[in-house]
Amino acid sequence: MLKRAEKIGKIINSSKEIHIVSHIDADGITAGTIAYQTLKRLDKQCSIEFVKDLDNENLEKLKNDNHELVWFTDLGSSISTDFQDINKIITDHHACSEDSNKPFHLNPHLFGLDGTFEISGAGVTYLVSRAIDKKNIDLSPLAIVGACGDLQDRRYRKLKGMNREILSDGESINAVKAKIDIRFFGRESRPIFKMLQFASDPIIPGLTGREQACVGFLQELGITMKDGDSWRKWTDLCKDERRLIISSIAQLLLTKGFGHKITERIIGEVYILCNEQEGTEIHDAKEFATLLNSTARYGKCEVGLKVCLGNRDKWLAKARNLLLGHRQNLVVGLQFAKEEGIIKRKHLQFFHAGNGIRDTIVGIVANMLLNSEDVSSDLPLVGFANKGNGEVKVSARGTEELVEKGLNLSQAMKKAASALDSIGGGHDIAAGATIPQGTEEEFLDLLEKEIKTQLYSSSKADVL
Ligand SMILES: [Mn+2]
Repeated sequence: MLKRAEKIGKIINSSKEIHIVSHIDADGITAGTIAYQTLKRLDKQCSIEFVKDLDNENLEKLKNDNHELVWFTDLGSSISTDFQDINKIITDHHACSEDSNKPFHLNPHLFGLDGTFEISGAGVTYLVSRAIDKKNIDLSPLAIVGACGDLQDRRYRKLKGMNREILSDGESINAVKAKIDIRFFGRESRPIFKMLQFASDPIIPGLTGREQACVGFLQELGITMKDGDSWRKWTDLCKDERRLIISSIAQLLLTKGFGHKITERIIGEVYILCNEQEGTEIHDAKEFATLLNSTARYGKCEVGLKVCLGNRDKWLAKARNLLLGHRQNLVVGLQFAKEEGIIKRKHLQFFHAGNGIRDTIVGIVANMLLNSEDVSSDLPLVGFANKGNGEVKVSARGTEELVEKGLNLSQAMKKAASALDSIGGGHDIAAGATIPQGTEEEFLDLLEKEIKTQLYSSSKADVL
């Protein structure tokens, strides 16, 4: 893999003008930034754009733009064998087939590694950057942010594989520090009760989604929530206070029957970006990634890019505003979906948000709802939201338990959508589709049939 990174470095060195195309999410923004910085340092003529996917329209445009070289980061594996008329290099980590093993394509899947948790798009791009110049190891923190953005630390509650090597690059120059701590979002940047209120992996029974309950919980433990006028953050607490909160949350989970495997997810490795200001979102790799994701979700990747490039004052403020707006949208969206009502069918439950929830966040809202106590987690949850162009976005979310029983939402959504000449897919636990407005009922019938088959004809279910 490192040899191929070197070869791709040589292609870059011998080009004058390079256009970067990256993915619209935190991993894509950090990957794009790494590529951009690398080229700037080489004094190359370079430009960058972010796209949702490589559809025909985008590819046609790229062809016409006639760049000397196009560098695809965090995407591109799907076109590694096509579009020979675009002179390209690809640093991606998405699944790909054997025949995409080309000298210009760097991808962990081509080297027996797993691209879902061993290295991200930013990490793969970083390997090329480092191969070009060892000095570029100062970009390693961005690769850690990218990996966190793609939740690569999730399975083992810490980074693994090649990500580990990138982490030690960052540690060797004192730019990154790994430590064991609570894994909830907002450790550094949010009042403690807010951190608990938004806890999602795992959810805290009785606390997640309930502000007042979180305040009460902390009061009962005797935790002082304010320091003068300002709210105390998790990182402001002393060791004993932190220990007390963690053990109380663990107890809550265990007494509600969540088991050890889920309970131990409260703590894990977190990654501190030592050169960033303490108490800001960008001091913690996961919070940094969340910040970038919210710039991407609202079509403002350039804001995230500027922050990654080191523009902190104005652009960090803009990014923060987008994050705040995003949170507000989620709260409003959750409220809206609850008020609209969740309708239960035999093998699924759903809500239709109409124009009440943005189609780009209906999936997150569905996920938060399914993990809240107001909604039963026995059935997969489907959320609809109008896209505003005669189409409806469908987002389906399941639980680990349902997946263990045979649920595969990716397949079910794909099948149901294709019966309506539409496109759907994703992961077994979370999937999406876009269908014509007015076909929702028909879609639900098709989807329900698929889900029923999955849950009741698999051998696992027979045993049950
Ligand atoms: Mn990625």
